[in-house]
Amino acid sequence: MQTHYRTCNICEALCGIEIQHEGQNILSIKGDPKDPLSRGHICPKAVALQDFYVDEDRLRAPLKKTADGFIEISWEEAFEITTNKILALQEKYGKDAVAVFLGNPNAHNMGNLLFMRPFYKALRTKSRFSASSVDQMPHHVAAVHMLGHSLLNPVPDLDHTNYLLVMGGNPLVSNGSMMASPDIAKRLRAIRERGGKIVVIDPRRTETARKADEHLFIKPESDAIFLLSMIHVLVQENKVRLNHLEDALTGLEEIITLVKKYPPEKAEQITGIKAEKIRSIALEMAAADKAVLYSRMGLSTQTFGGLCIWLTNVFNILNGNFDRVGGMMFPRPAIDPITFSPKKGKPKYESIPLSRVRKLPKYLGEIPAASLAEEIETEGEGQIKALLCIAGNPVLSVPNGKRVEKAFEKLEFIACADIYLTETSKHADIIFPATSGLEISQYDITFLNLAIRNIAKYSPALFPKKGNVKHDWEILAELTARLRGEENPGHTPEMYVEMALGMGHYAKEGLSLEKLKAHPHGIDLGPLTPCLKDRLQTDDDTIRLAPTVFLEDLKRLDESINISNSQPDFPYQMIGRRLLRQHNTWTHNSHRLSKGKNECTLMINPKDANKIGITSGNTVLVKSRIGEIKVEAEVTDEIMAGVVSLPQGFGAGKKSKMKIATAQNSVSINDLTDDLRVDTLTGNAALNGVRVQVLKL
Ligand SMILES: Nc1nc2c(c(=O)[nH]1)N[C@H]1C(S)=C(S)[C@@H](COP(=O)(O)OP(=O)(O)OC[C@H]3O[C@@H](n4cnc5c(=O)[nH]c(N)nc54)[C@H](O)[C@@H]3O)O[C@H]1N2
Ligand SMILES: Nc1nc2c(c(=O)[nH]1)N[C@H]1C(S)=C(S)[C@@H](COP(=O)(O)OP(=O)(O)OC[C@H]3O[C@@H](n4cnc5c(=O)[nH]c(N)nc54)[C@H](O)[C@@H]3O)O[C@H]1N2
Ligand code: SF4
Ligand SMILES: [Mo]
Repeated sequence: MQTHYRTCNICEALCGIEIQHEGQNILSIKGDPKDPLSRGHICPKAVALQDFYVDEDRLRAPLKKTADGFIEISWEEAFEITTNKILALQEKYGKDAVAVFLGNPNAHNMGNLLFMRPFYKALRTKSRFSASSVDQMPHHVAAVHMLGHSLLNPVPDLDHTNYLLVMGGNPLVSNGSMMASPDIAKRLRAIRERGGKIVVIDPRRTETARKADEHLFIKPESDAIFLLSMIHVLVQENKVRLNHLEDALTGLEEIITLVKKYPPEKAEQITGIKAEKIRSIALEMAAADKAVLYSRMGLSTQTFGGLCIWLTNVFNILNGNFDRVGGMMFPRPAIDPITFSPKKGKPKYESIPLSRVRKLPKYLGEIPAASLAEEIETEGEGQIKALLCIAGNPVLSVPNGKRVEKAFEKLEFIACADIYLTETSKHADIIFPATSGLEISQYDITFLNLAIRNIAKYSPALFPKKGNVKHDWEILAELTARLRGEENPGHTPEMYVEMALGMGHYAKEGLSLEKLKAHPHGIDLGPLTPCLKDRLQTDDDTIRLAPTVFLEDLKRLDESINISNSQPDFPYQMIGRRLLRQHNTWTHNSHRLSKGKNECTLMINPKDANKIGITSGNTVLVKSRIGEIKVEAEVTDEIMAGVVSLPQGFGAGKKSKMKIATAQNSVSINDLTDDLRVDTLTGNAALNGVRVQVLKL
């Protein structure tokens, strides 16, 4: 029997796992108590890593689409066809005719991250899409304009704070996002045990809300007004504290002036939260020695995502809790993206390029994912003619997925790198079967820069590749070489990791790949410490509290308040939710994760259910501007009246190697979400707050 230690790379929590195995036979997967970040915690998904490894229905050889369905082909043929198609289409229509969509697992895979840059360089396309713009783009936009670099994202110092206000996040289920915080349940409990307080503001009484001291319902998409009035209270009550950042800020006067017109009384009408409550939360946070406001998905995937994340930062700064123990802090990762792409300069909103069709901003050089369909459909220079989809499932993950699927018919070529035949990859001409989970080596480049404690950890692959598959980075490296007409130089991710560690903050202390290999549980680099002043990337080394982009966007917010919110055709606002035993659209094949009662239900408040005349278990018809679905209703006072909730990630059928079965009892929320609803400031999709009608069948 052997024991292997690694980091689970399914989600952002970075849990250390301990795997006991005899050869390729897994005996157990448990939490690794010696992992310095996760301290033994895991969730049910880690155990399913073995299912994904052995799953007979995973892709095990390259596939080519023919008139009679998919056939297995050689790697040589798959590379040859794909390279020739890309070059021919770029020759005929221009470089940008070939688009790339990068899905979420890329962020959890060092090979993909390291080999993507040269791949893009060889491809020279500006048609780049990713899951970032259906997720966290507002966080990057706030970071760019306020701190000068899109990857300077603050994380809550959970282990030291005494007051945690959570808006639009459900870390007890998601295990934390834009904050690698494994063992979250214990960490939240510890806040309360040391006399601290947790408040959750969410249109649903979530699993996290149930464990908090207080939960307040908020009307979807009204958070920006709530935040403005929280800042209003700090200013009006003379509670602004800047601490060590006092000499490093610009824009305070603008903030003081603009929040005047957002008193809690006004916010009460819009958010549904009582003015006294808003005042008391702001004052409690001002009085707490260490307090932090944490905002996530529910705030970044709504119409005012950019404003919400900006105001979250402004509140934390004005409350004296930015770059300070117990507040919002900045990790100092061993591989620091800032070292490799320093920005020093003033990002000018006017210079952010715009997308071709809808003229949405292209932050991080990406066209918003909500525009994927229209960029394919709309004729003219720059029209997309081919799509390369790497570890993504946009048919299920972007708003109005059906429109994306329909648009695929217009493409002349699609290639996907995936581990499964999916709702997206089934449309591909060529599918490259990739490795995942236990077959890859991993150093987490993305999420160690978002971890609530500084650590470094390297995990070698546990098992050899199963079947005729390749690592994503091998696929990318080979395509890169062929597009360039060069020999593949045969670099490995480890070569880059070693180099990056050598240039990193801990190289002087001897941190190297070799040292990490000798420490399979990972190396603790200590708690987060104030470091923002050293890492700021603005040209004058100040934090910009009031960038023009946000000030201007306030007009859009004010206008939305003035427009009456009642829409008789679509009286309800739909929001999403995540489930503990599923990960986005791709884990449904694991029986241990999918068994049990149907969780794909529409949550609806008893008051609304009475009006419609439905009870739990009834099938209802849900309609939005773009589509309709039938789904089982779940009547519960967990959801606010006027709001309904459908889980994301469903609509995924049972996968097999050559075909995909239609999903039973499983509907895609993105058959209802509207691709025209975006946060026009950041281009991020507004997946929450979608107007729907619910009818009895
Ligand atoms: N309405 C609504 N829509 C949402 C969300 C929501 O909350 N509500 N959430 C959004 C968010 S936060 C995200 S991140 C996106 C996710 O959107 P996507 O990234 O498009 O979706 P995933 O389900 O993560 O798809 C990942 C794909 O990669 C494959 N895969 C898994 N591991 C690997 C691997 O190692 N290599 C390769 N090559 N393929 C792999 C899977 O089989 C799957 O097809 O969805 C977004 N969509
Ligand atoms: N088990 C599991 N874990 C996951 C994932 C998964 O699919 N399954 N996905 C991973 C990914 S890709 C991501 S990005 C993270 C996301 O991590 P989280 O951000 O924690 O994810 P959600 O559970 O989507 O939480 C969003 C919350 O916002 C609330 N909300 C919706 N609209 C509004 C609004 O207008 N205002 C306010 N205040 N709240 C609102 C919703 O009710 C929900 O509770 O989770 C990751 N972890
Ligand atoms: S919380 Fe995330 S990282 Fe931890 S075991 Fe579960 S899926 Fe893996
Ligand atoms: Mo995500």
